[in-house]
Amino acid sequence: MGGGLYSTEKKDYDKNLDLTKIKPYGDTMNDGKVQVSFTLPVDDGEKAIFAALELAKKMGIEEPSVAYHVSLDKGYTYFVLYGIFKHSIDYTKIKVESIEVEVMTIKEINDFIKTELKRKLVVIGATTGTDAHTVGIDAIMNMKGFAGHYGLERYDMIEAYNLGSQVSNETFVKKAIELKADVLLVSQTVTQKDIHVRNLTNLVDLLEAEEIRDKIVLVCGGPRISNELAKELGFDAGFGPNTFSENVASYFVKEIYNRKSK
Ligand code: B12
Repeated sequence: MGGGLYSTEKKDYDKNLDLTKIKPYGDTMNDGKVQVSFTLPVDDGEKAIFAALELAKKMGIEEPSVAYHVSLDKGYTYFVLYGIFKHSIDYTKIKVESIEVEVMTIKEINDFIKTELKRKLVVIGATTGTDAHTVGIDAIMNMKGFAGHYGLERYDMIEAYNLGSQVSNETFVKKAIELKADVLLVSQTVTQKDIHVRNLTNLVDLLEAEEIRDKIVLVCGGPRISNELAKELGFDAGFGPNTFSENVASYFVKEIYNRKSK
């Protein structure tokens, strides 16, 4: 007989990893197993489940099944579906703009500023626009820092000013001029309807209008910010999740040094 759910018989599972055709991994190579979740603006019921399955098929998910569905409110239903994703991508063709800088310790960064730049750096940070999320910028700037990594306020050779959240781009630029900023750090968390893109672009426009864009190292960060996006929007660099003050400080001290050396 053999077979059966708990059989110990060796199965001929696919074990071939082809980087030119990668697809999601569930429990065996190339099985394409995925889980997706979404909300539909209709009441829960058989018709809504059918609609969710049809949408999953249109997403490229074969053999979809609804694992969970719940009414969120009148006219809204939340779904979790499983299935087999049929598409694959060529991993070898992917090029990303990553920041290539050796991360230094706080002591090394302070020493580098002292010996190579020979003056304290002025760094101003803020969460700009209507965005009220302060935890990200605080993690980078506050004395106590984040996850055991002290923030920029702790650095002897950095004068750090954290302006908080919901700072208008106009106020931010005014402060940059007043304090003669070397570095501006912008945090953006809310990305609904691409609000962050408009807000970040507007900041670049204002800095250019004041003719200080080139004098400043302009950096943004947040959970959905990548270096690639940052550069596209006219920033010098962008940092995403799990950034510590050492990552961004190692970047901007080297950037200022490189500009000075040119
Ligand atoms: C706490 C929180 C709040 C708090 C914020 C309190 C505060 N003082 O900050 C409150 C309750 C106010 C809040 C409000 C809202 N929130 Co909120 N919030 C969160 C939550 C739970 C945690 C965010 C957080 O603190 N993360 C921890 C920090 C340490 O991580 P981080 O921000 O990613 O920062 C790291 C990196 O990104 C990077 N980094 C960040 N900034 C910068 C800057 C620079 C220069 C650098 C180098 C690096 C860097 O370094 C940091 C450390 O590694 C998230 C959900 C989640 N679990 O993530 C939702 C979340 C961010 N909020 C969300 C939303 C929608 C809102 C509201 C719009 C809700 C509403 N409808 O009212 C409002 C926004 C109001 C407004 N005007 O902005 C959404 C955002 C969706 C989106 N992408 O647009 C999330 C993802 C929740 C969700 N799943 O829907 N929120």
